[in-house]
Amino acid sequence: MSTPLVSIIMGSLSDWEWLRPAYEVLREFEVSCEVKVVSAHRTPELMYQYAKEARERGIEVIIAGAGGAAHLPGMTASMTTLPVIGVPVPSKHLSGQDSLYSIVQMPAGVPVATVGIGNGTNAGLLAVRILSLKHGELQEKLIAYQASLRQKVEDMNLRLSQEL
Ligand code: RP5
Repeated sequence: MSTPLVSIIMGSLSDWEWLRPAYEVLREFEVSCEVKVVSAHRTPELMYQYAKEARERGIEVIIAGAGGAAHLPGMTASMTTLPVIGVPVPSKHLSGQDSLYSIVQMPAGVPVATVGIGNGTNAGLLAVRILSLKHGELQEKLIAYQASLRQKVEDMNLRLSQEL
């Protein structure tokens, strides 16, 4: 196993459903990653240690997902210089709006790149884009991915034209 470049952390195993798409994107792009439950509220010492050590372990991007009072991405960002991508997890009572506001409303000086509620796919893709600046081979794969999106729209238009 090669050293992980991306770390996917989440506040609870119940978040995995929303973080799994990020993991799948990274697998598709053949980017090594590690996945771990790290809770800002239930395991604050672990979060501290994890964030402090991530960079020296070779991690280059952290994807952090959490729901409700979603402090994990912001607190992690405050303890590392690595880019942190926050994934607001859809919550039971407020549909993830609480998660979104908790993650996106960071004070100036501590940035967290926040994707849409439940959008682990975009978190994975943003991580690949960041990595592609250093790992040139990912650029070609991103171009191919974008071409596949174009192809999907062309297919939609073909299906539509067949119905009209
Ligand atoms: C947050 O509380 C987690 O990120 C999760 O989204 C939410 C609920 O956690 P569980 O009660 O399902 O463990 O910390």
